[in-house]
Formats: sequence, structure tokens, C-alpha cells
Amino acid sequence: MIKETWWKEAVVYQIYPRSFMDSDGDGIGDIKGITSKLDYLKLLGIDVIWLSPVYKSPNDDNGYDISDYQEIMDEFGTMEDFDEMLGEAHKRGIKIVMDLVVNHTSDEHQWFVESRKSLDNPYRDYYIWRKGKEDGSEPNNWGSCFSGPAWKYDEATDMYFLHLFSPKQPDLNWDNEAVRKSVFDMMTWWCDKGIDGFRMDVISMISKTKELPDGETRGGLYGDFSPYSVHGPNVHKYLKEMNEKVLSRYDIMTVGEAAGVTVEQAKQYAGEHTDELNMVFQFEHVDLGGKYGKWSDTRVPLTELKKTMSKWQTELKGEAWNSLYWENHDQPRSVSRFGDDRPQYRDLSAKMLATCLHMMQGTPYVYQGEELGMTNYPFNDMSQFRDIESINAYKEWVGSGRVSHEEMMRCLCLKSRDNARTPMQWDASGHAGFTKGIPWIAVNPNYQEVNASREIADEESVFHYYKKLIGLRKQHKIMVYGDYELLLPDSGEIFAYTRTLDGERLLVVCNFTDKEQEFRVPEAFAGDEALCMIANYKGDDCRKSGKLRPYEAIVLQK
Ligand code: TEU
Repeated sequence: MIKETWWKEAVVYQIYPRSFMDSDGDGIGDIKGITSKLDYLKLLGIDVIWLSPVYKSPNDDNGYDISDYQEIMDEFGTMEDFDEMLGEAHKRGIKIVMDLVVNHTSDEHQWFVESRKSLDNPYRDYYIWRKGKEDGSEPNNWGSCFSGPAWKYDEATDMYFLHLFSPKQPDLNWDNEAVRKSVFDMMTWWCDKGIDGFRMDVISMISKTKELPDGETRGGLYGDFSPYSVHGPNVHKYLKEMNEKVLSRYDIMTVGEAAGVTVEQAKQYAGEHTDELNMVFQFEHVDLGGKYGKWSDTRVPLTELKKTMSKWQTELKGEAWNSLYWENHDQPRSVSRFGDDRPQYRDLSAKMLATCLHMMQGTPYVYQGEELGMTNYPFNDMSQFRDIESINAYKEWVGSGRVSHEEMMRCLCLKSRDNARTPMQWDASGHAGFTKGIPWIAVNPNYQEVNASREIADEESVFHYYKKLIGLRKQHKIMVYGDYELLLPDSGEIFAYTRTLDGERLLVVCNFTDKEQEFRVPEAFAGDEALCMIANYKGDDCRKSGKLRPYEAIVLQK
């Protein structure tokens, strides 16, 4: 029996503050801007906001490089602004979950400033330092997630420090009890302020093996660090300690970003009774189809997508809780990646994707602009990119001659994180109403059509469709707790499944193509007594026509 709790029944909305709403005209989103849009989020009906980092940061990785966990980033405003936003959100019954980035800090954090000063500095072992090899090269062959080696040489003490991300994001040494205490104290400080939980950045990477040997290069320029730094030997010990010392003391929600996690590992991170986290973000469905690392310019076959998502629905059941997402600040726009962003199909396919995801078992996450059907940006020049991961990947793959400029541009257009980071499109005014200044990254040119103001006024918009889906989840426990069963596993065109709870059943059918598809409704749902819970087309549905229209989505309830 699945235990019923508030965070299983909630819908979470992710805000990437830099691109959400700019209140002071500097072209960068800020906390006052978020506060000014809380009524919009209340109208949408979401329950929780996951706030990407707002802490002080030099923004080498847009806030995921933190220089002070208990101060607000200058560009985003003040702690008073934060306190006002928290209070205003709570007044509207909206919870705030903070982004906890503790696998690494910024190299400008005071801990690292001290650590690099000398071998005997009290903060030396807050980070992971190693001597170089005999020939003076890096301690091992590991590559960083943002290209280049995962080690940076530091002259002052003639040693290298580990950074699995950018050189300005040195990894913390979680084997050091003082590090754990500092992190837990900081988390307690935020919980005492009244926040409602944490999304934990790359939490599966915090424990490294003692030995840090070379990794497999598999024909690449660098070795793979994951066997030694993902799901490491003490990761669960440290999360249980975190749970005992902080998490268990508050009624909060936690979700761990667990790159590379398997279903079996997820049962440990987010098991009903493992006393670690409430749920994890797994990456199997969004990591499908990589050709040059994560980079590819081809779409993933629907059969692969269905197989992966169904596995997580059926194999976690009753043991751990799923997070459900198509998009976040690291992923491209789902309507471009999994749907069809051509004008005649954008709206339909966005609603179809929303149906496919929100009818599954788990906590759904809506990324800012997903509820509008925002699309990938039409990049055509490297100068348009801002993301360190994309810029460095271009330099490494094209610079090394392994990928042509043209192919890499196609890969970046499909999968660059900047696709998700163009400003939120509020209305049809200049810069889509995001800023009165010059935006830090260009607004998508389709903002005249795709924007909140227009869609709120149009009952048939993607916005209102998401609003309906979110509302249905509050009315029907079967959407939250019903058992999932995949139908038509071999279909490369149709994603269909049922949900079952206490004798009630739902049939969810989604046509992932721009063609009509034959579809015979299962007998149990064929009659008129089966009600249509939601559909993205008006008029006769597949029960009468025996066909699914392009990107048609329908949910029948019995
Ligand atoms: O992302 C972790 C991570 O695994 C990324 O490499 C992500 O999978 C990749 O960018 C997908 O293309 C987290 C944050 O979500 C990301 O924004 C940060 O850049 C990263 O950690 C470092 O903090």
C-alpha cells in the first residue's frame, strides 16, 4: 500500500530565476520578479515552486557555483526580497523548495579561498586535493562534465583540485565530517527560515572512492569518472546522516538529482523506508540517444522512450516514488524534442505530451514556459549561446576535429541547455514582457504567439490544458496512486497505458505522430459509459472513428 503524502499529490513548478521575470530592468530575472508572478502560478494551480539557486554566485554556471549559501545573489536582489517572496508564496498556499548545490561550491567561496592557501589550513580538507603524476600532469585522466580535464593545478601548494564540473566549481570532500556539519548547519538555517524542502544537485556524486584511478576513455579525450564518483561507497551513509540530522526534523519535501541512477539504486535513495530522500530525478529517458556524449541531432524512437518510462512506472511501484518530467533548466524544450514545434502542431503536441506525463504515477514537475508550449530557440550562431556546457562542448568536439561545425550546431540546436533558458514569454510587448532592459539571452522570436497573456485569454490554450490536468490530479486519486500498465508496447506511433485504482480505470492514449493512426479502443472503454476525462481535440473521439488524429491525446475514465 503506497503511503499517501502531500508531496506525492503535489505538482511542482521549476523557476530558473535568471530567466523568469526581471523587475529592475537589468535584463536578468530576480526575486521581486518572481513575487510579482505568484498570482499567475496560483492561477495555474501548482503547489510547490522548485527555485533554482538564488544564492551569491559569480555565475560561472548560472548560480550552480555558490560563493555564499546564506546570502542572495546580487543580481537577484536581497534576503528581504527572498523573505517577502517566501511569505507571499505561503499566503497563496504555494511551498518553496530550494536548490541545494553541495557536491561543489564556487572557487570564490570562503571555504575554498582558505583551503587553497596552504597544506595546513583548517579548510584544506574541505576539498579534494591530489599531487600531479610524476610527469606533472593531472592526478588521473578524468574529464569534466563541462569538457576538459576534471583537475585544475593550483600553484600556491603545487597540487591539483578536483572539479567534476567547471574549474570554478571545486568538489567538496564529503568524507570530511566538518564539511557534512557545515552543510547540515546551513540546511537547518534555511529550514528554520520556513522553506519547504530541497532539490539536491548531483547528490549521487558526493561520495568518491578513496582511490581515484584513471577511468575508461572509450575513444574519448578523457576518462570516465562515474565508477569512482557516482553512487560512491558512502553516498547512502551521508544521506541517512543528513536525514537524521536535518530532513527528519521538518515537514519538507526532498528530491535528489541522481544522474545515472538505476531503478534498484532509486529504491535506496528514495525508498519508502530507507530514511534518505522522498524521490529522485532519474535521467534514463532524457539520456536516450546520445551520439557524442549527450550530444546528438536525432530524435529518440518512441518505443525506446515508452520502454524506459514504463520501466520506472512499474519497477518503482510501491517501493519508491517517481518524479515525472520532460523539461528542466538542463534539458531542451519537450515540444521540440519529443513533440512537433511546427506552428500547426505545436499546441496539439504540447497538450499531448502533457497528457502523457501527467497521467502517470509520480510527482509531475512543470518547467517554466512548458505550460505555454515554449519551444527550442532557433540558434544559428555560437555567439547566441551563454551556457558553459554548450560553449565548451562546441570547442572540444569541433576543436578536436571529431565533429563538424554543421553537425555540432544541429546537436546544440536540439539539446543545448540554453533552449530552456531563454526568457519566460509573458506577453507580446518588447522582450516578451520579461524585461524593460536588454535580456541576458535573447527572447525566442515566437513570443508574439507563445506567451502567457495570450494563452490565459484563450480557454483552448496549452496554459489552460495544463491548468485542467493539474486540477484533475487534485480531484482524482487514481491519477496519483493508480497502478500503471503499458499497452501496445511495440507501437512506434502510439503511447497508450492504463491506470487502475480500487476498481476505477483510466485509459490514456497519445498519438506521437503527425499522421492519423488506427486505434481500436479496448472493449472495456468502448461504450459511452466510459467518460472522456480530458482530450486535446473537440468532437468525436477514437471510440467512434477508430482512428487517432495527428498528436491526439485522450483519457477515458471508467
Ligand atoms: O546538473 C548535473 C548534470 O548531470 C548535468 O551534467 C546535466 O545532466 C547536464 O547538464 C544535462 O545536459 C546539475 C544542474 O542541474 C546543472 O544545471 C549544473 O550545471 C550541474 O549540476 C553542476 O552544478
